[in-house]
Order: sequence, then structure tokens, then C-alpha cells
Amino acid sequence: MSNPNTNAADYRTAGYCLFREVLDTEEIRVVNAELEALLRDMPETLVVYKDGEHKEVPARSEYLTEPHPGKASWLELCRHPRVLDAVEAVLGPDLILIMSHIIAKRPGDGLPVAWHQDNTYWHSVEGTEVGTVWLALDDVDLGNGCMQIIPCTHEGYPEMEKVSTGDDDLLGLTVEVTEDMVEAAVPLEMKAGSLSIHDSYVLHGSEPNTSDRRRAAYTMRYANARTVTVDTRKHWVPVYLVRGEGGANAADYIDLRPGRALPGGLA
Ligand SMILES: O=C(O)CCC(=O)C(=O)O
Repeated sequence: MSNPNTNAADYRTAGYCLFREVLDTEEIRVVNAELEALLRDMPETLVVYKDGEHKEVPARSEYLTEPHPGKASWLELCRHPRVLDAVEAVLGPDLILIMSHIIAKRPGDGLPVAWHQDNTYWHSVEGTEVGTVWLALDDVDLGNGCMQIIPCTHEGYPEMEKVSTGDDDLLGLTVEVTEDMVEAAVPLEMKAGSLSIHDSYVLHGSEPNTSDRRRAAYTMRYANARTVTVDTRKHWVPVYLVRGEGGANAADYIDLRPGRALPGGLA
């Protein structure tokens, strides 16, 4: 197992870090029961962003985007105090939740995710202090297609050009990487309940799941509300203030700080 960087203090230079055992076994069991329900009720088609456009495609368990605005349990997970403590350690005390996505690769079937940066997909988000929590819902390793990161590739915040993969993978798009870059990639192997946080500019991706084990993760995306603004007229889901102060666009965000009730009617 090679996870050389597990320290929040290295996040700024490496572009990622790991927090082990953030959720306990019982908490993960409850989240996985919710996931099973979602998988059972999956519609035949889903609208996803693929090949540079939104399109309707046959549903897959990698495409479960934005469960949080419509379901209390996913929204509560996004403001779980221990998850937010980890986010605060890298992004500071003023935090907005901007998106989430369940990416579950079935045994022997999961789609690969080609090398990419996140930021170039999010035109409604302005600023660099944006990070994704990747919460492992299963034990993950190279065998079942864990996420891999190319450290330090966020340096200078480059906006890399996207090119078609011409292949069947999650995004249909990738960026040009050198052999040296690929050799530097770090597999983020971890147990269910652990999480990594990666910068929105750092290169990352994953291989298909060729194992007989599922590989599921819940990605929750946060930003520093002081330095990042989200144009909620263009953004496709509500933005939630989950900790601290909301900054210049605070009036546009839903207040979900500790003690605040969930939006009306959410079960
Ligand atoms: O789950 C994966 O393999 C990739 C996740 C990813 O690209 C992301 O969270 O930004």
C-alpha cells in the first residue's frame, strides 16, 4: 500500500490528503443501506454530463449525481461534524457545500474515470479553494478501481484542455498526461469510512473495477465561502452554507449550519 501523503498539512502542496476512520462501521452500514435503496430504485435512464454535454444515457450506478438536495440522509451526511472537521482542516472554517455524487462501480464492471481536473467542469464556481471529499463506502484498493491522484499537478492552478477519450468511461473526456506523470500517481487505498480530500485542480482518475467486490464512494464537494463564489443562477443544485460565514454571496445560499433545520418537506 503506498499512500505517502496522509497529512492535512500537506494538502496545499500535494493537492490531496487522507483522513482515516472518519465514519465508524455502524455509520457506514446505515449509509450503505441508503445506497442499496437508491440502487434498487434506479430509473432506466439518467441525465449525465458526458462527452462535454448533458445527455440521457442508460442508468449506471456510477451516475448517481446530486442525491443530497432531495434526501435528508445524504444532506445530513454532507454536514456530518467529523466530515466537516476534515474539510475545515484543509479549506478553513467558512464552508459551502456545492455538489455531491455517488460513484459506485459494480463488481467486474465499473467504468474507469480518465485523468481529469474537476474545476474545468464547473463554470458557475469562481475561485480555487474548492475540495472534494471522497468518502469510501467500501474498502477500496487498486483491485476494485480506487481513485488515484497525481500529486502537485494543481500547482499554479492550470486550466488543462479537455480531449475526447473516444472510449466508454465516466466522463468521455480526459487531458494529456506524460508517462512520468502517470508513474507518479498515488492510489488512495483505504477502508470504508475513511476519506480523502482532493483539490479541484489536481489530476485524478481511476481504473475499471475488475474485482469481484463493489467499489462505492460518496463524493461531497465544498469550497471556502470567503474566497470562492458560486453563481446560483447558473449552478444546477442549491448551495448550502454548512459552517462559518457565507461571504459575498451568502444571501444566495441555504443556511444549513449546525442547529439549522433541513429545508421543509425533506425526508
Ligand atoms: O471515483 C472515482 O474514481 C473518481 C472520482 C472523481 O473524479 C472525483 O471525485 O472528482
